[in-house]
Amino acid sequence: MKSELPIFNTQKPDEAHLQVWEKHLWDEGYLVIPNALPPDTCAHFLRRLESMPADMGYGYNSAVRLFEQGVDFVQLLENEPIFSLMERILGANLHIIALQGHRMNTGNEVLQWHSDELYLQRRPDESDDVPYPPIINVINCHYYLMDVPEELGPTQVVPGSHRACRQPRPEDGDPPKWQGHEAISLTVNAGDCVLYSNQAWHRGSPNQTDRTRLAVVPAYSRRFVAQRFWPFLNYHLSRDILDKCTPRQRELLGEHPRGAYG
Ligand SMILES: O=C(O)CCC(=O)C(=O)O
Repeated sequence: MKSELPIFNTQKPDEAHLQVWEKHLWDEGYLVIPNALPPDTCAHFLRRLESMPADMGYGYNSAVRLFEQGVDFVQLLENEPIFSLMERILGANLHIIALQGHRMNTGNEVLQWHSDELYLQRRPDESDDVPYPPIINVINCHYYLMDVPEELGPTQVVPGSHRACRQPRPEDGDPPKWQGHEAISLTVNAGDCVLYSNQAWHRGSPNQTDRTRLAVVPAYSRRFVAQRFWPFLNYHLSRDILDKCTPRQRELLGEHPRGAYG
């Protein structure tokens, strides 16, 4: 494992910021935190992603299990103010279910609108006017390593759709609307972090350039959500990696104290 160690933000956010961000996530299902990575740290991860092999055992657009590539990726998990916000919403015993590098170039974007998973399902015959609670069990955090203007295919979300509790359907339109709310493009600057509940309807929009949109994407979750370290079955997180981590980092990677289910 390489161990170039960049500087992270360690300053914990104040209560006033946490309240505003938490409310935005619960109400709208998404949030953008500007300048979440110091510029040198952003440049560090840009170099790291650019120098990774195209074939990492999964699709090119998702470089999976980045914690295997160096302790710098593990340390990113505790970067503030994102980490305090994740602990607040998902609980102190949160963990990550994935840590990917997104490499989105023309032809391999995730263009289809979707919720990643549904933890609460609306009955197929039930009206959308029946209110459902907002669901936040997993938060995808995209740390963008470059400016993402419209032509580079920003992440798009439909505000409020983390209450839909169903996948978008053709009759919702293209782009889909949820209860009158239109999809928005989250154009950002390098170092900004885009966060959304994985229930919210989202997609990556078309990359209209010859460049690749790069982001490091930890997905934090409540403890009860199963981790998804490809290829899932019999995946072994090596002791070499864990020995380089603090106890808190090991817990984020899944080394929890004993609990229900043994
Ligand atoms: O590329 C994006 O911004 C979204 C990616 C996505 O929807 C996914 O990985 O499920």
